[in-house]
Amino acid sequence: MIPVQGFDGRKVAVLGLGRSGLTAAKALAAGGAVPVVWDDNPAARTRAEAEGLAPVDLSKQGALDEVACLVVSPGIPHLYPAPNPVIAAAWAAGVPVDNDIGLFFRSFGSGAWDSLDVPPRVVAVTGSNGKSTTSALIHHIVQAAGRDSQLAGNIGRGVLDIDPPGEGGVVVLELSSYQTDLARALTPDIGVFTNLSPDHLDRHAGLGGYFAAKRRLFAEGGPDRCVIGVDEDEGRYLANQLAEGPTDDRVLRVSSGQKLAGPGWNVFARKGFLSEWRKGRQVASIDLREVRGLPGAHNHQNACAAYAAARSLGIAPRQIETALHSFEGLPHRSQIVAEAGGVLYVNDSKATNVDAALKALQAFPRIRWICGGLQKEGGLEGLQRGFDNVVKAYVIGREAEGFALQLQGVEAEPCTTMESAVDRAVAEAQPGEVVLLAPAAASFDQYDNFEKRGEDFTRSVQAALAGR
Ligand code: UMA
Repeated sequence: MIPVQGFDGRKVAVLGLGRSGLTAAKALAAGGAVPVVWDDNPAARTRAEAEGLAPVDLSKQGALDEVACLVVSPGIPHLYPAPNPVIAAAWAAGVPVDNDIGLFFRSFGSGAWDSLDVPPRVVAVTGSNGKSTTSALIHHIVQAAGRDSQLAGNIGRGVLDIDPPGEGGVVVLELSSYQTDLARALTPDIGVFTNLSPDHLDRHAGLGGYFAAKRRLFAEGGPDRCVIGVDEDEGRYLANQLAEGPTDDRVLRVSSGQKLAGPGWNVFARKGFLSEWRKGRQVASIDLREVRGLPGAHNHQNACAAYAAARSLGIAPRQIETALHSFEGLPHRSQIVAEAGGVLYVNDSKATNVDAALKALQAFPRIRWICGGLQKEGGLEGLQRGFDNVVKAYVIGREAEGFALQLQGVEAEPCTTMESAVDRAVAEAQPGEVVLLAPAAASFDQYDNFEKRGEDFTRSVQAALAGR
């Protein structure tokens, strides 16, 4: 736990008592503040009471009196589509609004660091796709190199939950746009921007607001090193803004697909090989084709970003290469769940938007594709570039028929349930093919979250294979 500094003896309100809110309340108390907590969901309040907290309705008149700060959970809208009423009340009362990320960066540095040879460092990873895999991979590489590493943030652990790191310790934070948008302090040592594609547009009033939220990670103090994916205009713009000139190696440019020929510090993957170039000379090359936990161009982009972050931490290319091979991947992201009769079964339930699903389709040559669910804004046309690899689509979701009709140019069978889609795909798959769950849609029409959907896929595959 990182005790929150700067509020000793003062009241701090905490809105939302999920993973981030509960941890924030405890970290505030550990730092001497008096947390005043609330959650609109009675079940969350009951859980908080079991942890020794006494909820107080923050929407009541006077609830924010003498409150030094309001700390808000990432899932609670702070501006768009409309600010939560408690946040609006804080604005009216002049109470600063922050989140656990802001509290973390205010409180992370410690007087105890005076005696350390190598102070702890924070690597913060943002972007639309691949940030969980990139964050987990950096964490894995650092640990494999024999250094202490902790992983937190959007990946499922509140950032204030980590232990204060010691000599040379590394903290890897996955940060969402919800988190970077609101944090009042954002000062990582190394910032990583993976890529940008439309997502969460309602929370940011469009793509410009979404990019602006992510860009804050690089603009509120500025990391010592910036690892920037330059495969989209937004990344190229960001890299250009951060670098003082073409050879400024504060910026490491990363690409999957293009050879980066500039004289600066570049890491790119092409034709299955990762290359590092610095000052016009090749420093290292790694064959990614045999790295089983990171299939496809999108994972090669993750490998490049993690490699660049690890190089920024001073880890040698050969150590990174060894660590790439021992990385098992994350559940629900290009996760191999079975291999039978020459067919590979891959769970990419986290591919909840069109861009992530397209990348999954481009990772394998012959695919029996399970897709569908709660469609996001922007249509499905973007998927068409992956259709050459699709043998047939099996569509799940409450609106399976409508979803299937939009998949122009590929055979698509509406199956509605996961069990039926998996049964059909297993029955029809031929050796050399991949049965891939990459929904290109949210799961909420049929599941609580994408994890539950991925678990259902895995269970259905195992049942179908057992019954063959
Ligand atoms: N709540 C209210 N009032 C409201 C809305 C919500 O009181 O108007 C309460 C809910 O009842 C609930 C709490 O707020 O108890 C939920 O807070 P939350 O949704 O922020 O959830 P946490 O458990 O705190 O999890 C958050 C992140 N959730 C979101 O960003 C939605 C987790 O990311 C993160 O792992 C965790 O903090 C630790 O840092 C999840 C996520 O879905 C994985 N992220 C999005 C994504 O990846 O697309 C951004």
